[in-house]
Amino acid sequence: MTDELVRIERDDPIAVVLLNRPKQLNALSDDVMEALVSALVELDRAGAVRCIVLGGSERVFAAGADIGMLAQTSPVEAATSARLARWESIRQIGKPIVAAVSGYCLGGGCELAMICDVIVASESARFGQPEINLGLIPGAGGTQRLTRAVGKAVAMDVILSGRFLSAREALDFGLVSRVVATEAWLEEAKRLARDIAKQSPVALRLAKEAVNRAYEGSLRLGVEYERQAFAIALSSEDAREGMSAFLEKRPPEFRGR
Ligand code: DAK
Repeated sequence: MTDELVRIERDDPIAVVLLNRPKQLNALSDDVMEALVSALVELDRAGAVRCIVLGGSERVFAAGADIGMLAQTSPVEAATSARLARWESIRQIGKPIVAAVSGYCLGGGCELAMICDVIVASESARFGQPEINLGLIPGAGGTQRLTRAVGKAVAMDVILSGRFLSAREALDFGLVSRVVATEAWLEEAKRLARDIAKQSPVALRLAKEAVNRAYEGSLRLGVEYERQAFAIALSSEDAREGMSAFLEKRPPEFRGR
């Protein structure tokens, strides 16, 4: 275990980024967020990496923003600071990110998991937006992303009461796509990332953005984007290769072109 706030393991074509502030349950201080964003941006640029796994530890994904730091933040700072830009930078990562969630995934931690593209949860995962217990509300997209993921009734229940969802509930409500044994929390996420990494990088980037349009914008604009993105995907060498490989009954070799 190093004392870096974020550990990066390259295992091309995937990379694993682990939050590493265990004594504070991976509370997302400015330093942690800065290290996280710089790791993700670097991996997004690294040609040999095709999918990223983001996790914490078996005990905790992240217990939220650093409450000590939050207590020192003025309202103006909260609305204008570099903190907002960091969250936007994570949203802008083009490569798929699989969140490997085990243990507590709360507040800003839950918002971070939801900004990722897929969430793999261990049986011990606990999801919540407990800001209400602090007299606050979610500040990094939680009211929007949780509501879109699980619907109004469950989102209201979770956000207004501060209660945690178990991994099974999160699966039933559509917040996560898979629940795995606690000890397999990282391995299963890596397995999924390796499967994703086999696909065309061109198609992955376009598909990620198109799904995000469905999730974030209006239907009409989303469908328009999808139409254009499909044409771009169709014009890629990867698409030629993918279709030829299918017809020739062999595995495709995607080059990201
Ligand atoms: N911040 C700072 N320290 C934390 C922390 C947090 N969020 N969560 C835990 N810790 C620290 C504890 O203070 C404790 O430190 P020591 O006392 O040992 O020095 C250590 O981690 C272990 O925690 P506990 O002793 O409490 O451990 P337990 O197993 O008993 O309880 C727990 C685990 C996760 C249930 C509990 O620690 C807890 O309730 N933590 C707080 C969870 C929470 O309220 N999270 C929401 C925070 S507010 C924004 C972006 C993001 C946000 C807002 C704005 N902008 C871009 C504008 C996000 C806001 C939030 O996330």
